[in-house]
Amino acid sequence: MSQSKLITMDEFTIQETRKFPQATGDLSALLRDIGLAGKIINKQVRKAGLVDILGKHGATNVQGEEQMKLDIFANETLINILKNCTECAGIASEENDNHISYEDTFSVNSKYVVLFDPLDGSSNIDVNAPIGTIFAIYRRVSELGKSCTEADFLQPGNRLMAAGYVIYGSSTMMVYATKLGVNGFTLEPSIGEFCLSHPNMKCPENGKIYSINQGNSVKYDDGMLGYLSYCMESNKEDGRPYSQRYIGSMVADMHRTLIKGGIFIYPADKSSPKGKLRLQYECNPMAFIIEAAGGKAVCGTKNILDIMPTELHQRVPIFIGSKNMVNKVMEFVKEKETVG
Ligand code: P6P
Repeated sequence: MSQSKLITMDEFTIQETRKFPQATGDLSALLRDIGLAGKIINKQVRKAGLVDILGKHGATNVQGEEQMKLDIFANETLINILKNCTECAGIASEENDNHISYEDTFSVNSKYVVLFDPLDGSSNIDVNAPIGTIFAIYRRVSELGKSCTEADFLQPGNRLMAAGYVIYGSSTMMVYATKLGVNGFTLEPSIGEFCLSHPNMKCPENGKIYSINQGNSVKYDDGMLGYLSYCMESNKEDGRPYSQRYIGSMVADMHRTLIKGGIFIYPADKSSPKGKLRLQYECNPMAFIIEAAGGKAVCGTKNILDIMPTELHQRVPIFIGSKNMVNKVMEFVKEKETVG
């Protein structure tokens, strides 16, 4: 694609805004702000091996996980950029116990809040495997002109205005979904812009890859074990045998699932009765994206997007990806209602 045909993410979001005469452009501006944060984080990720930013920060986060220095840098970058923009009233982050309300005049009158996992898959940082930033954007429910409240951050995924991720992989991409669909933008380093590379992304209804940490299978229930046996049987008739791929970075496993089809599973198990992944800044944004692309995302018998959150760092089981593969695993898994 020649340079003259490149459409930058900024141009694209402005074009999308023009489709709604009443739109203020605030959501587009917020997406561009998040894209800027992604570019700044990307710069550090790309040189992580060369500067003293690898390794552990010596602290632990609210999840009790050791914080890597890049985690801290990514978190602070997002907090500061969203504080200084004019569309965000506050944020909630995997790295912070509570939400942060921005108190300046612009922010208290802003209509959106953002939740994020600033650097998902950070255990992969030191081994140069793909990692990513996941974000979710809601219209606030609290009163404009006042500080945002916890209720702004405990909305169900079906109330999302937009959600997406930045993946720091063989290339750096920003993928986001709105009600208009899912689009992917690849960072063009020579101009420092995300450029439209994957318009109107769709998740194939079927796939040949199942993605799960099979090392946990000793803790799975019979339904889950039955599904793993089904995946490992060889059966050409229904598109099997499947391949197993698991990177240990949700953004990377989900990016592959979105593009190639397949299913990503992090189920409840004996040591994690509610699963491991967090609803508000991992499962809901990914569910919003995959459903906007024609896929499916459930926690068991309930759609992820319909779960009513009860706490900020709540964990849920997740089965997400190609619609027909999610329906198939549900034939095996009788997930009890583990969430509200
Ligand atoms: P496990 C990374 O820590 C993460 O939150 C997701 O990105 C990833 O899918 C999952 O946890 C990996 O968890 O238990 O398989 O190492």
